[in-house]
Amino acid sequence: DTWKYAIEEAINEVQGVYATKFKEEIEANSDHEVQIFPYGTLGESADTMEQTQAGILQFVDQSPGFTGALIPEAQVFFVPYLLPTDTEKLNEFFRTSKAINEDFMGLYAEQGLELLKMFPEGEVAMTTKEPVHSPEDLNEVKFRVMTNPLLVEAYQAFGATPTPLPWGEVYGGLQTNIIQGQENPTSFIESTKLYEVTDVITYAGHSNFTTAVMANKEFYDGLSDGDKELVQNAATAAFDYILDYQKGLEKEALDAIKEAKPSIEVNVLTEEERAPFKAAAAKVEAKFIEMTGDSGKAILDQMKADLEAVSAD
Ligand code: 6CS
Repeated sequence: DTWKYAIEEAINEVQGVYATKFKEEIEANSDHEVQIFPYGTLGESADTMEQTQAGILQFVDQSPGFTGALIPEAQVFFVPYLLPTDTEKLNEFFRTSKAINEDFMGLYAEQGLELLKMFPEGEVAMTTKEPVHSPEDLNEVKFRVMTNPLLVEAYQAFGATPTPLPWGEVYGGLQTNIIQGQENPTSFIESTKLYEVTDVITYAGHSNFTTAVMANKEFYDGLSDGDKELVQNAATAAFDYILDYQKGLEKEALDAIKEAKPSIEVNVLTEEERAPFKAAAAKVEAKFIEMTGDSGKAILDQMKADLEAVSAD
């Protein structure tokens, strides 16, 4: 039989590399086949999620940036400055966190989804037409965000005019000046050629792009114990692989951008420049609790405890 797996990116981008490894593991260890549907073949992220919930697809990669309406607690990833910028700590957090590996599973299960893995795709950079050194510089900037209410709050708190859009409208929106800014990991800015329609890349250290891979729960529950183990092992092998694969990726991508567009301005904000953005994060965290209540607070507290455990070692 053939298992269908949709991703939100191209096959050579991070989600595609993860999916390819997953497919290889499944096919090397069973008679099942995995068919990967890259971004664009089945619609936007919202469409592939619907198809997965309906059981048309068996697997889907959907980032929490698009999961806000379905699972409000998944918006926690958009509380700015929650995740560490240190890659080793970050990876260790995703590997060991109870919030990620246990608590979120229950929340996804309520929506008919078996959460297999969450993993980071790289530090998020802001791309704009004008330099950004402070929230004031984002004033009047229509800044595209994924369709996620808390991300809208975050960019409002950062001083911008947030504009939620699906991925398919971002390049054209920047080209026609409907939007002037957006955020994404450096490797994605490079592979999608977003740098062609942007002039400045800014690192404020406020977020790492998190994504989530899941299965249709009814499908998963119907698998034999052996096949469940096969799926879990493949998800874990792909997780280890993708963290390793991403070592050095951001630097390579930034070098490639500079080579393709020498006029690009790259700014890494200083601690002083980050301070007002960090101050804005408190407002966003309060908004998150307001939106998600006790269950959101429980996830946030657990994540903080998990993060502390990681920093302690
Ligand atoms: O910004 C977005 O919408 C897209 N960014 C990434 C890194 N992956 C997929 C997502 O659709």
